[in-house]
Amino acid sequence: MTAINNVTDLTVEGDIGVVTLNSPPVNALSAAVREGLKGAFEQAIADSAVKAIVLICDGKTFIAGADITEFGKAMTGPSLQEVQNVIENAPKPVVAAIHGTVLGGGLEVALVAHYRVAVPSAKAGLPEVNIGLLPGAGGTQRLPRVVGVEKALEMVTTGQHVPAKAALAMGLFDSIVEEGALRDGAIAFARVVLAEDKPLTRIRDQNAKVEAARGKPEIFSEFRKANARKFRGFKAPEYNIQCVEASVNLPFDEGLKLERKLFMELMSGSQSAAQRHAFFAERQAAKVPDVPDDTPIIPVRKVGVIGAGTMGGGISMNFLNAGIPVTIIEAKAENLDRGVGVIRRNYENTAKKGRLTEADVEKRMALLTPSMNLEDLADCDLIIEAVFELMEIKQEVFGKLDRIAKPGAILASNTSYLDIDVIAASTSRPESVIGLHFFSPANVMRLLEIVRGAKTDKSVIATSMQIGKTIGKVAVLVGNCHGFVGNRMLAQRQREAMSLILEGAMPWDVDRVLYDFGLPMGPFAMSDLAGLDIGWDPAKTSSSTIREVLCEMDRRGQKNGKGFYDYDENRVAKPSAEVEKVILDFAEKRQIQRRQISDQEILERCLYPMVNEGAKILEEGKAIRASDIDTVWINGYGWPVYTGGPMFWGELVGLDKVLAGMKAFQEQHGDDFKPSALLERLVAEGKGFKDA
Ligand code: 3H9
Repeated sequence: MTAINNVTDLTVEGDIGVVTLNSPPVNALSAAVREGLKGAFEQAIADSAVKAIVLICDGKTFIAGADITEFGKAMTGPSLQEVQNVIENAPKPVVAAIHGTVLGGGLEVALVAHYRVAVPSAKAGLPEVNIGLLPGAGGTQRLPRVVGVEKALEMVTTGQHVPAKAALAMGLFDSIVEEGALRDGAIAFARVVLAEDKPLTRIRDQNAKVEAARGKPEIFSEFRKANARKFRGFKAPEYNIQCVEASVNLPFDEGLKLERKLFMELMSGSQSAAQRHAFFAERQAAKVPDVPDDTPIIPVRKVGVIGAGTMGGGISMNFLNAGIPVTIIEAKAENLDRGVGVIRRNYENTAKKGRLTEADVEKRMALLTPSMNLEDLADCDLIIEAVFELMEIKQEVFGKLDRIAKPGAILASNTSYLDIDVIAASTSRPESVIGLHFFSPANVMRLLEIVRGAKTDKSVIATSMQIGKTIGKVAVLVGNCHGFVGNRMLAQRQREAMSLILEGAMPWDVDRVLYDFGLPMGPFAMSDLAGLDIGWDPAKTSSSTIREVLCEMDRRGQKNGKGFYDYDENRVAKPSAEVEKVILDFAEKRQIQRRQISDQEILERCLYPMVNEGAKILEEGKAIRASDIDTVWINGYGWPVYTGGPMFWGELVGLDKVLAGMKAFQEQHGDDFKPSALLERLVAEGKGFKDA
């Protein structure tokens, strides 16, 4: 064995040279890896005893892409293109031996090998789009030449990880070898190649699949049309499409040039910076400074969920999907039956779409035990309460759980606003109590806000973070305060949205501005979807807010066809003349002088207070880091990832500008806009939230 450098070595086994990479955690293409690869291949090519070369990786995966941590820094060592040229022009067959995930630049390296051999558990993809980029090392030009234009479009714009079997079927992999026997399998494959003595072919020279799409621009126009909604606001998907289009219409080297140009443009733009921030933010959120990795974990083998409504049902599905048995509790038989029925229907709908088999549905349902008896939770390791959002009710439930639950069981509340410490105080074991705040629909939304109480034990926190991962959530640890991180900031936006419609805007103006900013819907469309009458009591109503007036007029939202908007039979929203009149009358009664409000003001009035509130949350220590707040908003509220989350966006705008905006609004509208001390300090010191 010859060590090429500290991450690469070359072993010659008979007539096969085996290049091995070992650069944890994911063998990303750092300067050292590129250097090692180039050196190893040059040496193997120069060695006349070596007739074929196998490239394999140690650790959990083949190369998972370029080293994202190097982006934006000055490049050292050979470029990836130089490395690829050496491999692609090798005068001997090169076999990439793939396990784990072969992604991005990793797949682009594999695509300059002559063959790709993988184990059944391997997956392949070009996920650059997810960090606002496109494959910048020939991926958009080589992939369509292997899998055809349609599949390439799908892969580069979704970043999907294609499983080995499908990759084999589409020609991306040439052979699948036994799990655990990759090295021997790849060497054996190389020997067969040598024995067959076929001429070496490079993917760049294979044009049949791209030629098949030439003169068919509709492939691209239809793809754009079909995905317009999904790609809204994002730059990278369109650039990826243009590159694949170039693979069809331009010679290979011209296509490469365009790919390079568009890659560099994306790389230097704010969207990719934001999406890379979001990538690392999500991983960072998993780290809790005062809860070390070796904190004991409480085994969670059985879960109890109290409440079989929309929330309780959705929460239960997460655990059933992960193969963890759930006992679900409701007080009334009909509600229990309805809740269980909804879970079954959800699964059956997924099965109808082909994403689950009938057997999968039954397997999940068999893990669910419906019950009307709280005592049945006695053997659960984790109990999540999802009952009505009222402190007295929560306290009563926790008091009972305290008597029923086994010692050490985690007692969690799904509350979205209430004080976890007060809830915990209704038990004799506050150290076991934690908030697990799911977002609706709980089986779909990725965010899990984990609320730490004053006395919550570290093992309860560590276990909750881990269970979040097990059920496929992005878990973010937050502190105990009204509304925690997400809803506390949301309240700022909602307040301003309501003020703006009194001062001069209409609900559809506010919604349009926030939708165009990239949010899935504006606050008024969202209220209509949720129902205007949530928390509205007909017995106590007094026309004191626009919302109350609308409820009094039986405008309850989408469900009865009228809320802030009028809805047609297809639930398409139209601005409502009736609502406009309500707003104008209301403003007049309050003697509010309405004025023209610009889109820019709408945006700043709604979003600056959120950034400011985020800063307060940080200064109070209710979030560990600003990027956690971004992770909450991207994954729980559909904040556009290409702006990086509210805190990152605030920095993109400029914290000085946000502060100046807050001060100006404070002067006009009062102390709702009082800037946070942290914001003032950071601006004075010329720092960002990272330095907070
Ligand atoms: C690219 O390739 C551009 C080229 O086309 C053009 C070049 C010219 N770089 O996710 P995990 C770290 S763009 C640096 O928790 P998992 C990650 O931060 C790239 N670091 O593990 C974490 O660190 P820490 C295209 C990376 O098993 C640790 O590895 N490729 C990179 O759940 C473990 O990660 C991608 O976009 C990286 N590329 O999932 C792939 N990747 O422990 C991005 C990971 O300090 N990566 N790290 O927190 C992934 O999708 C997942 O990490 C992967 C493993 C599926 C590989």
